[in-house]
Amino acid sequence: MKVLLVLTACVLVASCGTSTAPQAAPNTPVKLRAEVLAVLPHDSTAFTQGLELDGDRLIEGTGLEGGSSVREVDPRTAEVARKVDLPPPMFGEGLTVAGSKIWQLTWKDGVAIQRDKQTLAEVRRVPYSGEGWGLCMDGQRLVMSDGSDKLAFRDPESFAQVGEVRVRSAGQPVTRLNELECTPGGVYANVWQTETIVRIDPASGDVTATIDLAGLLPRDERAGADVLNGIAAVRGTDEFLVTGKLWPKMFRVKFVTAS
Ligand code: DDQ
Ligand code: CA
Repeated sequence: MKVLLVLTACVLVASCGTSTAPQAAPNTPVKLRAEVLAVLPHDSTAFTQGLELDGDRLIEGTGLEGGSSVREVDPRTAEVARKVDLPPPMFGEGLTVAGSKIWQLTWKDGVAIQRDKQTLAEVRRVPYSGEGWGLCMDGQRLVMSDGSDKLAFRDPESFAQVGEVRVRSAGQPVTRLNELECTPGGVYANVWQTETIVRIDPASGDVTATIDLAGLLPRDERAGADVLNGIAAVRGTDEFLVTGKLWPKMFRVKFVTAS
């Protein structure tokens, strides 16, 4: 009888046997780093703004006025199989595959360009307000960043906004969310002008992991290179391709616990 009472109390207050060690706050991100599995070539004239794998084709969007494009690239060789330029002065930003189409953002031009996935040809333009930075496809919705701490959810057919979430790391806003990658484990985001990628729970906006990629591009190869930007998941693996704007290299990596 006494045992039963104690057991009942344990179930009710859920405190029996718990240690007094401090518990991490539920939204404190884990710290990860990149383990490099392969070093790949990258077009050092590509101001990378969007990066996504579609099977073994790499779809890359580039920016700058006059340098903006969408291209299909062989990730092993950096060979460009197909390329469509944006009319200057349009400034290309993030992109993602949605069904048989691609959506490509522009920075301050206020339009998303819908393209045919195979030919990369423009299908139509849809206006939006504010800036365009990163884009990925999270199952049924597009996820878009605009340089703030906001992730907007959009309908992949109409591009209409259907929701949004604010991104927080241990309670603090995380702004400058740039190129994005949607995965079943969360939304990965480059943080502009840092060598950090964060992993975000799109349901809550909580950052669940902070990934330190400092020094990924060796110092002696950084001349002319801009910031880390561009993350593409290798589907069916826990690996990613990462690169940067005007970087001569791309890296196949996996994220492991930082020690
Ligand atoms: N954004 O991609 C973070 C949204 C904007 C990047 C803007 C960088 C402008 C660079 C202009 C450099 C001219 C050589
Ligand atoms: Ca991406």
